[in-house]
Amino acid sequence: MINKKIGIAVVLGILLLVGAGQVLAKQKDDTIPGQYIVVLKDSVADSDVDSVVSDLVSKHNAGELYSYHKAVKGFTATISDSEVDKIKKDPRVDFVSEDRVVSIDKVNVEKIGQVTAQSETIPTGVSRVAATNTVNKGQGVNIAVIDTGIYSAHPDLQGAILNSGTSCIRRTSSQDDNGHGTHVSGTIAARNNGIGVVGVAPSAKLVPVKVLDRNGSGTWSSVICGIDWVTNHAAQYNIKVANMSLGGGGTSDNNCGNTNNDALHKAICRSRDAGVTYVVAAGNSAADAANSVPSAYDDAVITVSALADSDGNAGGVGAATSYGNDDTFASFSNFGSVVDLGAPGVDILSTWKGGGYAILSGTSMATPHVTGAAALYLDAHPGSTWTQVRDGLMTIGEEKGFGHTDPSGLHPEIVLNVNSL
Ligand SMILES: [Ca+2]
Ligand SMILES: [Ca+2]
Ligand SMILES: [Ca+2]
Repeated sequence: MINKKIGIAVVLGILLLVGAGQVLAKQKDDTIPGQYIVVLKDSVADSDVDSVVSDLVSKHNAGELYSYHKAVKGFTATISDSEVDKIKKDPRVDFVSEDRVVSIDKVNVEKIGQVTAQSETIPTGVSRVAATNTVNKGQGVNIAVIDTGIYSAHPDLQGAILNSGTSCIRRTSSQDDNGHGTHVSGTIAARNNGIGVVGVAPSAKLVPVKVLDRNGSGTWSSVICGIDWVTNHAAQYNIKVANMSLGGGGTSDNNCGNTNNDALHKAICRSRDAGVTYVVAAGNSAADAANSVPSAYDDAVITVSALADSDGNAGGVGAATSYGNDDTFASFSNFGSVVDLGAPGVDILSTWKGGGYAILSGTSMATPHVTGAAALYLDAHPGSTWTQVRDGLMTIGEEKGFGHTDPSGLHPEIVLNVNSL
């Protein structure tokens, strides 16, 4: 093992400037015309789901894309307008949701620096949340990364991946063809192995659940496919936490989607009830996180905003970042009463597809710090419910004025700090 003291060397720096209007335009109307998620009534027996789905598909000339069994019972299909109205009236059907576009929550203007790390470097975010101080390392806690997949051959993720999980994207495996899921994974659980970086919970294990394509884009139907798989395998693989650094437009009825016919919300609630703590990104639109989902689901998820930290230390004495002064909340971060915790999300160094490292910003990068912390919490307090994990992390976290400030006045939330775990 090479252990030169050169630390991180930027070998190749690329500045990617993506059209800044993209996400805003998408949120106006991100429904997919002609594509619907059909949710069956709870009263349909598990053993009857397949036959009911195939009956509805053939009777209404639908083009089936996915079927679901555990998180929701039902299917996604392309269906004509006239047939949708008939399906809604079928006595076996509870409700029908329009399918929608979803994307990763990294900021639109991003910096990707490919770096090589030849000795163990503690990323600033891992140091900022005091994960280096903890005795427990998330041993025995398995985590679903619902994202673009995981690059499983990465040297810094050897021993970190429990199994090959699943892919809900056609003609792909759970290997990461984007990089985003691998970056998230490294922040959660990159190994303390003498090379590269280390994650918040370097003894936890990861399960890749690919729901987004190589462009970081997916649909609620593909995300529900991933949630359905996690719910179905939570007991078998002891999956206790799920990271979702993704989002799209929507709101919460605080009733698991049963009031506003939201299949995604219903699926997450069912998965929650199967013992999985969901940690999700607040979003990067500098807007109220109550207007994007899954961040809005206050009854089912832990929602994470992004802190700008440049030096890995509390106190606000580091250099300013591109998205605000040190130890203030990132200018792109969503905010609001549904947000539960803040965590570092600016210039985060982590693993990348192909075996290298990259620096990214976004609430996508903040979320896996809390996911790793949830694993530490569950290691220290086995059997905790998702609300116990959330409230526990809030109780031990950093209050405003004790290491960070909030000149914006938009972020009363506690900042993650796992020092006492
Ligand atoms: Ca490492
Ligand atoms: Ca700082
Ligand atoms: Ca919340």
